[in-house]
Amino acid sequence: MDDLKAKYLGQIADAADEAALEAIRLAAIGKKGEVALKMRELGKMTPEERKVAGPAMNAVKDEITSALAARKAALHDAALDERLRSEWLDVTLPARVRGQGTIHPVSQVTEEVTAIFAEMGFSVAQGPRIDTDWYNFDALNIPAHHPARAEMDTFYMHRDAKDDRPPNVLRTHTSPVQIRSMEKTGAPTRIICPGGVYRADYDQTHTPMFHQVEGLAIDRDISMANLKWVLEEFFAAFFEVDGIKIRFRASHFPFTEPSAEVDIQCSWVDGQLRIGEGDDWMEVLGSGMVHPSVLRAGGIDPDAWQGFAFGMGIDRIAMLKYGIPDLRAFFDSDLRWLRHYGFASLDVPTLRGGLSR
Ligand code: 2NL
Repeated sequence: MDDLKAKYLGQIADAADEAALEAIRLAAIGKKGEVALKMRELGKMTPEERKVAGPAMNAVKDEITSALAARKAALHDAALDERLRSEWLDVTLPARVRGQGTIHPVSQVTEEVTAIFAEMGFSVAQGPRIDTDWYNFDALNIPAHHPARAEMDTFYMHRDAKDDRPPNVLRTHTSPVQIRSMEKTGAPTRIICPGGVYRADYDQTHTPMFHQVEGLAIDRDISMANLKWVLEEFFAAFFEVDGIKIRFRASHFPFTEPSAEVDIQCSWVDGQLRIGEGDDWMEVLGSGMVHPSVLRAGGIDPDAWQGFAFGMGIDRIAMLKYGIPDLRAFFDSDLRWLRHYGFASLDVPTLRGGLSR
């Protein structure tokens, strides 16, 4: 019995892991282990022999059991020590900098535009991107079968074959927001409406979703002169060129009369565009005096009120300001494109002063 005990206690002391301990446990004190076999011999002993051998065997069994438990605990402690040694963290190291989100160039330019018009007393109006064809077209003096409807490459929402309600459309401009705003607040009013708009068109200068900002000022005696001053102030501030020249060219829109397209002063130097200098012109905007039918559609009496309106592409003026040649860089490209064009907001934290990448 003593040999047995010495053998197993030795093995237990040498066991390298829990699996080895379990093998020893089975061989020593398992149901078919050596101790069990020895205990079977008790049956063949005299009662006197049994009185001595029985407790001795039980003692050996108990000793092996507690040696197993002790070794198991020791192995456990050693493993924990090893993990603590190998997996320690130096909490004094500077944190790994994570890629942080930054404001999208279109969002930043929208904020720039909004801030400039806000200083001139314009507030922001917003509305649905899915609207009725009445708000998107009829209210803007674009009746059914008018060529302007076809030209707009409108996305129509799905309708059941038997559904004879007028169709909803993805707004092709933000003008419907201005109609809704006129209905809600009446005149006088001064608003801009920035936001996404949709037209089925896709090439270097067109994406099916893009952003527009329209402006509307209505009062008793608003004129084209007010429009020109507002736009001069806007472009000087936006392109950071004092005294930037703008010019009006006669044009036509169904929703304004008279209508004018607006060009800003620019020049081309070595194939590079410079805004606000030289004697070339770049078209940036459409505008005019709000058509009486459009005022009426918005619930405003055209005999008592008049106003100007304008519309321009946010993505387009963003491209001009930051020198990005392909509109698609904004929507289906990755950040490397925009960074290549030195878009500052990508590398300067703009939100809550976090770390830059
Ligand atoms: C363009 C032309 C324009 C307007 C938009 C407008 C809105 C109302 C009434 C009258 Cl509610 N006009 N918006 C006016 C003239 C031009 O946009 O070429 N934009 C890029």
